[in-house]
Amino acid sequence: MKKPIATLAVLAALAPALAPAAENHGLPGGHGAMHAGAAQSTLVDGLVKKIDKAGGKLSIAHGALPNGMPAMTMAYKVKDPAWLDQLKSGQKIRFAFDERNGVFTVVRLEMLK
Ligand SMILES: [Cu+2]
Repeated sequence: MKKPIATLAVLAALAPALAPAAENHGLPGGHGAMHAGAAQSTLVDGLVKKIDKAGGKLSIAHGALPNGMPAMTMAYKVKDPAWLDQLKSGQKIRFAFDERNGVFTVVRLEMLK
């Protein structure tokens, strides 16, 4: 009678440790996971915070999005480096991005007044 009880106790002890791992399977967490499944052709509103011409990057502040991404400021690469010459910090934009291997690239950009 002691053996089945001991087995159950071991299972009960393991269950809480296993459950979170199963839920997170395939999602390493962090910023990339928040963007997984983002509709890539959807234009979203953003505000240019910083332009890094040497690095070909743009920091954009964006609000919370319907796909669950919270408001944040993040760096994006740009598909066309010429865009960086036209932008200024504080410029309002609408943009679409693409994500590959955790690298976010602005693939469409519209400047707003
Ligand atoms: Cu973001």
